[in-house]
Amino acid sequence: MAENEEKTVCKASIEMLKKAEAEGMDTAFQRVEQQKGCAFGEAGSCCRLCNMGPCRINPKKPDESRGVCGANIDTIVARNFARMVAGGTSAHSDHGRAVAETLILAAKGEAKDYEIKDRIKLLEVAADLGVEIGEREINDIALEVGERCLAMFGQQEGELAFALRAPEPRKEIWRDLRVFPRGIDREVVELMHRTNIGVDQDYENILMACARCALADGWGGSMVGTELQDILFGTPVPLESKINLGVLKEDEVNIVVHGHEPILSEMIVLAASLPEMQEKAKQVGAKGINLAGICCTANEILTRHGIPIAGNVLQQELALLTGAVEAMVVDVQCIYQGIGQIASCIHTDIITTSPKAKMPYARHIEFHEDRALDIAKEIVSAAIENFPKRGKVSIPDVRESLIAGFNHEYINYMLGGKFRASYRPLNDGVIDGRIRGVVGVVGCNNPRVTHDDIHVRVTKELVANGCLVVMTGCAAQSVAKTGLMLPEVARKICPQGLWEICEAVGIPPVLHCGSCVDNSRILIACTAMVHEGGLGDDISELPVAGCAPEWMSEKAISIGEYFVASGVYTVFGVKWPTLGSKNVTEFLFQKYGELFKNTWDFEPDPEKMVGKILSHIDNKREALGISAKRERVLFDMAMRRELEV
Ligand code: NFS
Repeated sequence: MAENEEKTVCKASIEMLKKAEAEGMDTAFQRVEQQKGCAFGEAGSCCRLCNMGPCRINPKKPDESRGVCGANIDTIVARNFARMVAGGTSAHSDHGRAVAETLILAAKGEAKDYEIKDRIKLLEVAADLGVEIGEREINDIALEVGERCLAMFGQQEGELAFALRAPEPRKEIWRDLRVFPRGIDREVVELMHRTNIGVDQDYENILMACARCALADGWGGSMVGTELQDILFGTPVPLESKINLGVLKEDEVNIVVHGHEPILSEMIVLAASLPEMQEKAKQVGAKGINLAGICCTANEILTRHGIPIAGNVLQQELALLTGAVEAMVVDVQCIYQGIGQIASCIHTDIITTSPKAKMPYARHIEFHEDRALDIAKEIVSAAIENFPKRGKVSIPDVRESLIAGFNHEYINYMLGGKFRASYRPLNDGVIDGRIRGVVGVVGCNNPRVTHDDIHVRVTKELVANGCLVVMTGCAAQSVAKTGLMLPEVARKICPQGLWEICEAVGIPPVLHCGSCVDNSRILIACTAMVHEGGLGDDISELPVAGCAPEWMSEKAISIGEYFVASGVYTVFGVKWPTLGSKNVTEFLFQKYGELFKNTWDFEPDPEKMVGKILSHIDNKREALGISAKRERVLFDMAMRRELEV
């Protein structure tokens, strides 16, 4: 058994793991040790797509066997990878669809608790979609924007409207390769069809379809989610908040929202703030109601309301172990079944809210947009009623401050000012070398590696080497917990050029850009850098890279795939799911470079991962004629101590 200190670098989590051990409670950190996995599954060479199987091909002797249908290892590995892309795309996109449906209901006046919060963004999106603005009522415009977005899901032909935002050379590449996404649902369905028994048996052809499907996620479903959420709930602006299990409060009713769609959590934020609810909490002996988030729902309400974050995906069970959570309210995605198990032993209620996601040991209060606030009040009341049933509480005294809420709109504004919004200072900073490059560090936690450790090491070393880091998802939460998302750290760990820019603009060197669907914001930011000029004509020429050092979800694979197909070099850590097939892996790691101008890569070691990213960025700088020779800074012990929090 690994020591708790080997399982996580997060102090609050170590404390809770010790408690779990003492109380004989099970968490993902323990279960991962019982699940050794199988070599075929790990290599991607186990096929269980039909009832003649499962068929397993030994990756060490790939030519010695085939599946019952005759499928070779390349076909099997490519199909398994493709199904991850389809799964990830479907999750982000179904989320986007729900937001489009809510916008339509709100615009029709049938979801009275929602309203258009960001009219400017609505008009911008309307213009991009070719929706007439003129003298029309704001709700009429919103209705047409919502309907156009909803139509993207069922679109059968043509080119997805949001994908037309990409730089011209990128769109030409997609057209030449015949991977320009058509409709979002169509690409998912087609990929599922192609990977049925006896359909697409050409691994190259399957991998090209993966790109098309993933592009329908990044420039489709995810972008619909992000854009329409901004319209409905407001575009985030930087604000300060707190993170880690220490945000839970001993003397208040703690409600933790967990999942992904802010449609529900926005209403919980509103309901919890109502005087009648606060009064109700006082009647049961609590000082008030404390709301906190887990996973991407946390990122959504953090960046729009400053609601604190209790933790990332691997802390969901640990939050319950504090004994201080009255209700964990969940919607969809990344919700461990393990939380139900823990909740069954303590007073916490797990409240499921989506008809798409029910679970054992949970109470179901179904959410409907037309009665949103009433249902949110019912949920908050249920939590309050639970408060008197609390047993012993132990909340780790660990929390950190962070600034969050950065995005394309804010970068534009903060660098250029209100009347001259522009990326010019960013591009100039990159061109003159004060910013070496921009790196997206995104994705999940995975108990197969030390929780938070790789994210933090990769991010620290990137900024120490002059890169501006943009983060989303659980990765952002890992790093926020170490205090790196505060402007004052810039001078401590960045080279002079970078900290001067950070201080001049008042930003940290690590920017929290939101949830995982908000990776679409990074596509928009890359496109804006291209349009600003001086850094090439396409995203693939920019000195930028992406990585997901601790990924686990199919959603992460879809994100990586759309980044690569959009021209961004992308490195994943932990394990790589196509290693069973040399051909498939080479196609993704090399051939994609010829086709999409950048590739996938895999590197579990954080130092080597940073090395690969920096050399990629330096090559891009050289190709642009803006290179300056520099030594790599290794993030040493002294620097680590300096930053200890
Ligand atoms: Ni992203 Fe967000 Fe976290 Fe991974 Fe899950 S919460 S959508 S999938 S685990 S980063």
